[in-house]
Amino acid sequence: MSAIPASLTAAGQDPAALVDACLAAYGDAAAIAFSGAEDVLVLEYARLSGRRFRVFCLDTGRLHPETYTYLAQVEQHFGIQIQYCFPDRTRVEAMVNAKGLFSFYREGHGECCGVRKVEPLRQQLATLRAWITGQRRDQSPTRTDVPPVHVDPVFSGLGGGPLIKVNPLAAVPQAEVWATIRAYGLPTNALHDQGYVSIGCAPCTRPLRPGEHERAARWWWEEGTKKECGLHAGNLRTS
Ligand code: ADX
Ligand code: SF4
Repeated sequence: MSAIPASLTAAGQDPAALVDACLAAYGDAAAIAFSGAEDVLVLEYARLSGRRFRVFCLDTGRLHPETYTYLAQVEQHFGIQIQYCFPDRTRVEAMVNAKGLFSFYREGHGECCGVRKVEPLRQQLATLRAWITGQRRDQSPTRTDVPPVHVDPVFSGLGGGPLIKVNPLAAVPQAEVWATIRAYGLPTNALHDQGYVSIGCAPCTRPLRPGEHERAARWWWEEGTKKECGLHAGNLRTS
């Protein structure tokens, strides 16, 4: 028997239906992973469902000031308290004191993302049965096959059980996401007005240059087909 509830499969690729079905099936055992960018649209679908919803953000300690301001704005807009997940202090100190604050430019982003994002995510996901992300197929060459719903191929959920991963925006093109954000009058990160498209940590994100794919502005010193920080590492296996 599939671990995926029939109600989620029945939602097809409809973003609002996917979010509603996930919250209906899992309640407080589901949470939305919010990065502080255009994935705000997922929060709006959760609000429109009329159901209670949980939101968490991985605070790496290296986000832009604009993103922190935006996170607080989003809390106010939706009347929610985002749950912030911090990295382990001992591990951050060991890495930074051994290698400096910018080791990722020399060694690649793997270790720093592992400490600051992936480990806190793993701990958060171990409390859940389902998580909802803002991943889209058009975001990256590594994401062209992202399904709307699947069993997370990398992380386990509550009690080591299967974890359902819902990507309600999987099939929604970037332009449509932005048109919908504007139509709903949602707050947006001020970085978008400065040329940023995809937004991650400050040292690893730059504004997009004309003609570039949005992923080019993340970890620009590394190769495009490897640009996953570990949150969505399963994408690398299928692409
Ligand atoms: S990343 O893996 O390369 O950093 P990206 O920025 O494209 O991911 O965002 C894709 C989705 O991953 C977001 O919509 C969100 O669901 C999740 N995500 C990314 N960064 C964070 C974060 N700091 N906190 C919580 N979720 C995040
Ligand atoms: Fe570290 Fe950059 Fe990864 Fe942020 S995106 S956790 S600063 S390597």
